[in-house]
Amino acid sequence: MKPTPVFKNPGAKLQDLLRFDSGTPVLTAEDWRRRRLELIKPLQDICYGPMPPTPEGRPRVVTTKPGKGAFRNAPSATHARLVTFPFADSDYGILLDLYTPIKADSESPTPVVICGDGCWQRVTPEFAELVTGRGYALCVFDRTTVSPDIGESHEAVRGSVLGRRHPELEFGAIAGWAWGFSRVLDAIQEIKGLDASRVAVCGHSRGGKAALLAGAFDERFATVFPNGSGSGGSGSWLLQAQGAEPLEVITRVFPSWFTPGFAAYARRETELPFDSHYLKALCAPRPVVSTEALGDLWANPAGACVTHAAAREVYRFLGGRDAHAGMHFRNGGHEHGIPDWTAMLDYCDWHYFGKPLPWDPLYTPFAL
Ligand code: GTR
Repeated sequence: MKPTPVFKNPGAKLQDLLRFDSGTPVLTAEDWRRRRLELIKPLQDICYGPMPPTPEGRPRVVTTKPGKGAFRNAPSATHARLVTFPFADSDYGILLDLYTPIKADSESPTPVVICGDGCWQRVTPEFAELVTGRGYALCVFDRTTVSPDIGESHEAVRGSVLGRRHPELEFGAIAGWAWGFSRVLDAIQEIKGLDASRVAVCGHSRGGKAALLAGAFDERFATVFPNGSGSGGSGSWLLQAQGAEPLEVITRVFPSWFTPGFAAYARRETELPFDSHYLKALCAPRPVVSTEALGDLWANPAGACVTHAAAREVYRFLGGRDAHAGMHFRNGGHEHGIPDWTAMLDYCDWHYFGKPLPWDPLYTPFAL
C-alpha cells in the first residue's frame, strides 16, 4: 500500500494558478501571459529577489585550454573548454566544460544538457560518457563562480561581479545561479553544431533550486530537471511532509540564498502568497520533470508531488499534457546519480524524438 504523507498545515490550500490575484479567471492564452507576470512578482519580491537583467549584446565565447583533472576527456566525446564573457565591457567570464558526442551525422544539431554543479565535482567523466553516449552534449559550469555559495552572508552576493553591477537589486544566490544558467544558454546559442532549441537545464539540491528557477524564468530552456531540490525548489513551503526542510531552517542556515526579508516568513508559511507550483506553472507548457529519491525526506518528495499535480492544471489549460509536469522516483537518498541522469535522458528522448518512455512520469508513490 502506498503511504499517505502527513503534511504540516493540514487543510491549507495552494493558490489558484488560473485566477488572477483579483479573483478573475484566466480564460485565454493572452490572460495567461499576464497571469505569468503575477506569478513571477511574489517569487522575486519575497523569495529569490529580482532576477538580474540579461546583458546587452551577444556574449563573447572563446576556446581556452583543454580541461585537466576532474573533467578529463570522456573517450566517446570531444571535450572543449570555453569561456563565455557575458558583458561586453568586462573581462568577467564563466568557464564551461563542453562534452560533445562524436557523431557520424554532423548535419543535425546536438541537443544539450546544462548542469551548473561543476562546483561539487558531481559531474564526472562517467556522466559525460552517459550523456554523450545518448547523443546529447553536456555543458558543465560552476554556478558558484557566478554567485558565491556562502550561506550566511548576503555581503558575499553583493560583492560578486554580478552584485556589484546591480547594487540596486537585492537578489539572493539562487537567483544569481539561475542568471548564470541563462548566460550559459546565451553561449550555447553562439556555438555551432549545438541545438539551442533543445536545451535541458538540470542540477542537484541547491543546484536543482537554481535549475528550476532558471527554467521557470527563462523560456528558452526546452526542458527543466530539478533533482532532489526540496525547499526553494520542487518541494513545497506549505505542504511539508515529515522530515522536510522548514523555511525557518533554510533561511537561518542559508540566508544569502534568498532575499533578506524572506526569513520573516519562518513559521508563517500559510501567509506566503505563492508556493513551488508557481515555479512549475511558469515552465508550462515546457516540460518540468522533478527527479526525486524516496529516502530523501529533507527534499520533501511528497510536497513536490502535490505542487506538481497543481501545476498540471496550467499544462492542460495551455494544451500541453499532464506528463509534461512529470516526476521520477527512485529508492535511496540525496544524490544526483546515474539513475536520475538516465531518467532525464529517457525523458528528453521521449519529448524531443518520440522514443518510448520506459517509466511513467505520472506515477506517484504516495496516496494523495
Ligand atoms: C542542505 C540544504 C538543502 C539542500 C542541500 C544541498 O543542507 O538544507 O536545502 O540545498 O543542502 O544543496 O545539498
